[in-house]
Amino acid sequence: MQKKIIFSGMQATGNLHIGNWLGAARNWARLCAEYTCLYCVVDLHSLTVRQDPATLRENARSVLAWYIALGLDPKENTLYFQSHVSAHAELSWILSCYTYMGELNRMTQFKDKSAKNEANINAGLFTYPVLMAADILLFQTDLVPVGDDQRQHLELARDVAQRFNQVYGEIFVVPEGYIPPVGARIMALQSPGKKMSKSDENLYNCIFLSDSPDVIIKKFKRAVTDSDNEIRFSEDKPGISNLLTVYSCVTGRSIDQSVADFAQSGYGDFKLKVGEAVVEALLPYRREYDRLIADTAYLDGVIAEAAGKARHLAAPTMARVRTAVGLP
Ligand code: ATP
Ligand code: LTN
Repeated sequence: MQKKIIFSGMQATGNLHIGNWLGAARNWARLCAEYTCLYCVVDLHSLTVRQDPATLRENARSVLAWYIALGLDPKENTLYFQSHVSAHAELSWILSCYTYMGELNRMTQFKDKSAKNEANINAGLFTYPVLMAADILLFQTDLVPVGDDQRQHLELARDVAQRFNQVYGEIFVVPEGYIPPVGARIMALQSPGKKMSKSDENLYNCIFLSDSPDVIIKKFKRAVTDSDNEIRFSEDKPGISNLLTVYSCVTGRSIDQSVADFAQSGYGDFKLKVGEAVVEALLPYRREYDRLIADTAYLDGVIAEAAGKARHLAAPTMARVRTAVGLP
């Protein structure tokens, strides 16, 4: 029997952080044995926010190197740049003609990002979810492992697929999401009411995968907690619950076990231990990343080969879509 297909992606908007890892990439590595997987660096999506060209290029390569360092074997998985496969943009255009303005208007990410950047509310930011739907539907994807913030975009991709299929027959597989039970929403360390995000201007909110051990410890020590000095997992304790979640993810201890581990601890000791656990868990991945990013020839080879593979895999769907809608 043919393996089912996984597609997912990350933007090249900055350095990856532990939210990207614990919410998404870690599950990609876990699922990859059972599925045929495509993991994309969605560089076209990154253009919805103004980017310095040299930095974007560097970040895109860095994200791809992290994919490999975090356990995705490029021989088994197709790891590529979205912009190298023009079918993404082509399908996105076609699907935009099957997506309603009202649907896009409801997207909370659009509202959040527009509020953050009033000077550049561009059309790409608005149609961002259509390009994401195209990414997914292009490969007849069965499963999309993402963090919790992508739920609404995923639902839109399903709606568009179903709408298209209703008109033209079974052209697209309607994808399912995979959102992990723990780690799907890692919060900002200084403001645990909002999610950790690459493009946060406060660097103390974010633990980057490339942060040195010293910096990681320093950031955890500064993490916002609360005033009652009680370590338990609860909605009214967002800072503490976030740290427990991170600890649970990197150590493999359940939330209950994690709480028990700190039964005798004060906040200072707790934050230090969480920081140390993260440093230890990241160390082997960081070493691998440092090795990979220096190996230009190897990365270039992976990038070129994967682009060819992805183009080849996208071609049958594009052909069916063109025929279905009546393009000559
Ligand atoms: P940006 O700040 O530019 O929007 P981002 O940090 O939100 O970037 P993305 O590239 O948009 O990162 O997301 C890549 C993947 O990581 C997605 O699957 C997303 O759901 C997941 N993800 C992002 N932030 C978090 C988080 N704080 N916790 C868990 N998963 C996350
Ligand atoms: N919008 C996603 C990134 C993304 C994606 C995708 C994820 C673009 N295309 C397709 C899964 C499948 C984000 O994390 N901001």
